[in-house]
Amino acid sequence: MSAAPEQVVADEVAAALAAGRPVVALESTIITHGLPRPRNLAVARDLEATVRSGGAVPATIAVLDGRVHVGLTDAELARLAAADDVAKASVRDLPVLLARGADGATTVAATAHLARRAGVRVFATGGLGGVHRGAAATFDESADLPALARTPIVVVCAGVKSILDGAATLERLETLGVPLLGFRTRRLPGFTQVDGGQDLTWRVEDAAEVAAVRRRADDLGVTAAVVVARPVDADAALDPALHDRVLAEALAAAEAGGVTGKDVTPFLLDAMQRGTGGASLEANVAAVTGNTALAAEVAVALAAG
Ligand code: PSU
Ligand code: MN
Repeated sequence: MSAAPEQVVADEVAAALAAGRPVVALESTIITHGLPRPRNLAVARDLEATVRSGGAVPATIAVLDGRVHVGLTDAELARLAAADDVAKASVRDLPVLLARGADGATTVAATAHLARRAGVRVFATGGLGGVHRGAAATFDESADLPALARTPIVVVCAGVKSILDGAATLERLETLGVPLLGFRTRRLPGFTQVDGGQDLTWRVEDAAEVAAVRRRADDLGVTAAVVVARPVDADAALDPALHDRVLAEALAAAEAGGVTGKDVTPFLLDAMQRGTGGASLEANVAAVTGNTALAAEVAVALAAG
């Protein structure tokens, strides 16, 4: 294990990074706040296996006992999946958690930051955070967006979470200068929905093209993330009518319950899972799994030079 005072890099990850072999970072908020137990642990393990079968090394990232872990043991993964008091950690929470010796599950923003800091160049997640519906009144915009603007990594996602305002999120990504590539599509995917409703400027056809864009971004000093939006497979997507009906209920319940801040996204994801009888969970898992497989391909392409 390679260890700095604040960080533990798993042996396998450290060896791969030192040798320039492909590594894919995975987030941990999805384990603690995005998926129900016990499915969360099974999915976390499956995602690591997906990275491996794609020829890359998985590095699930989390904060444990006040230290950043880049690559978790199976026992650490299980501990995280079983705990119900782990903080959802965005970038701004990290210094506090480290100062206190606490645990934290990292969001897209925090995972991207920590992955890049450790030298990992590719990261897979489900749906990105973004601008919430009604943000003109609440100012609720995910810290994922400014983190993507300053973190030179590749993030493979299924577009923007469908609980959000996709059009507003696209505008913010444009303002923030974040390159956004549709994977074999010119439409912004909507997480559990194949089509989130907006057009994209750029479409790429394969992982090699993504790697080429990242390399050119690096050459140019473009320090934003390259975001790859891959639609969930059509046969795994959530039925749009069911999605819209349950989302309306979930948004109303969040408003009625006075849910704010970082509780909003976990509340809505949970309400969608319960309201669809688990169908949105299956679509979520399919999306993140497909993204993870593509992320491994991108990592392999980047490592190839
Ligand atoms: N995508 C998923 N499930 C999740 C999330 C994303 O499929 O649980 C998490 C990510 O960690 C993302 C976070 O960074 O939701 C966004 O939260 P917020 O809207 O509070 O920024
Ligand atoms: Mn928020």
